[in-house]
Amino acid sequence: MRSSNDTIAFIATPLGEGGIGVVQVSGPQATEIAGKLFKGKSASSRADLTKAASGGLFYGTIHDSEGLIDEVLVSVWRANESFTGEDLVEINCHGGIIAVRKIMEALLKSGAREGTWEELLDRADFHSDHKFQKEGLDFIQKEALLLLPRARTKLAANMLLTQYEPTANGLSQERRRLEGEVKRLKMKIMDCDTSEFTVTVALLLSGLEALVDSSPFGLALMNPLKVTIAGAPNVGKSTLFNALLREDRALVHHEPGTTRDYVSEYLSIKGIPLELIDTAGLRETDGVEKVGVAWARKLHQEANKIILVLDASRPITQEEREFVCTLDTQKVVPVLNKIDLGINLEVKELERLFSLSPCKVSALGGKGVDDLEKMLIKDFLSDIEKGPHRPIIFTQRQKGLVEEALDLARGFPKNKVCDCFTASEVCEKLDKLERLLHTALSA
Ligand SMILES: Nc1nc2c(ncn2[C@@H]2O[C@H](COP(=O)(O)OP(=O)(O)OP(=O)(O)O)[C@@H](O)[C@H]2O)c(=O)[nH]1
Ligand SMILES: [Mg+2]
Repeated sequence: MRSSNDTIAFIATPLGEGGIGVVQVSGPQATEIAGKLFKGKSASSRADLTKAASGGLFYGTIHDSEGLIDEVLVSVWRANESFTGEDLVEINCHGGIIAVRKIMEALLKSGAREGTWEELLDRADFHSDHKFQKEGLDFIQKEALLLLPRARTKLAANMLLTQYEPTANGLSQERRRLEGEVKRLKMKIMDCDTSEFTVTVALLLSGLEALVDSSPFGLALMNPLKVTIAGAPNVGKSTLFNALLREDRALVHHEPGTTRDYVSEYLSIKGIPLELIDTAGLRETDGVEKVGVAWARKLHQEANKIILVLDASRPITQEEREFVCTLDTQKVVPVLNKIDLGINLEVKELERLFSLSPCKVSALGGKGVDDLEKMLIKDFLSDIEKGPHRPIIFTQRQKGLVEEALDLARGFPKNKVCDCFTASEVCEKLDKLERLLHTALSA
């Protein structure tokens, strides 16, 4: 459905997550509908939204017939500059479910229709001949926009916006650049000019390698890592869960066997989204607790990382040794909890098992929790430092294509192409490489 005579409203951020909620209104009546609900606060914000220039940012409040809903920042984009190719109003409010829903309801009452993100993109495609995007959105840009509402952290949203922005140094531009290099090299070889062959192949290889290297970071930003908390009953798993979340979410009790059903919450560590799961203590037991333990084992198998909690104040038990052996040691982050009670456990035995020094914490007082956070995201520290404003692979589809392209590029001769046979073989491979890179854009 591509008709865009009506104006649609859409909640662009996951409900109840993050500090800010964004509601977008797109269509010919966008400024009129949003303008009916908006009251500017400062003198410069009193402007009538229907007369606002493109790029205008207004601070104020949103009201419905019953009164104030929320304090907001509103931006207005005119049709020739918005990504939808229509007048677009973006209302940034506080992230809670209630404010976002109430703003949405008020917009619907004022004449907007509830739309979907796909519909917004469809409109962008339909208007792809306007000034802002003469060439239309390519497939990578569309993927970035489609995933934007699913970004759980600001870092993930910034990464996607860089891959989307037509002027930013994102994946779409990098793909075009690499494809251009391939085309140029092919022409040169056809002209029997092999002078730049080695240098260009090295450039292609390093460009593709950098893209493949970016994929664990990009994929982790889009697919929260599953992190389970494992350990015997009463070692402080739920206390640690609450300490990492910085809220009393899970039940804590001195009686072993308190957690039976699992509890899961999302959290962000330096912008990396994680799904943290508190589970039942692992022990031989019966009744309802036995079901909880079976679930816990299944969750540990499916997890990307397992925080293994041990009570530092007492030696490891035989039962703990046995279940530790059933865990995938590659995924384990060992933690010694209750260090405030002293360390009476054989640390060397743990180091032998996991080739990792355990993180020493006191979940009760929050001591050492920062170190544990760093350990959980240690694979991404250098990526976080490099930031999100560069070409980054963010879907499995892109990863598969770029890996295939890299395999192909690695098959090129390391030295100059010196005879006709090699030249035609290389041209064939370059053709294939060009097609692969093109597919990334237009699939
Ligand atoms: N001294 C001390 N006590 C702790 C610490 N962490 C947890 N505890 C206490 O240990 C007891 C058990 O804590 P929980 O967090 O419920 O332990 P659990 O591993 O979730 O237990 P189950 O759900 O039964 O498997 C509680 O009385 C906590 O207050 C700590 O760092 N230091
Ligand atoms: Mg518990």
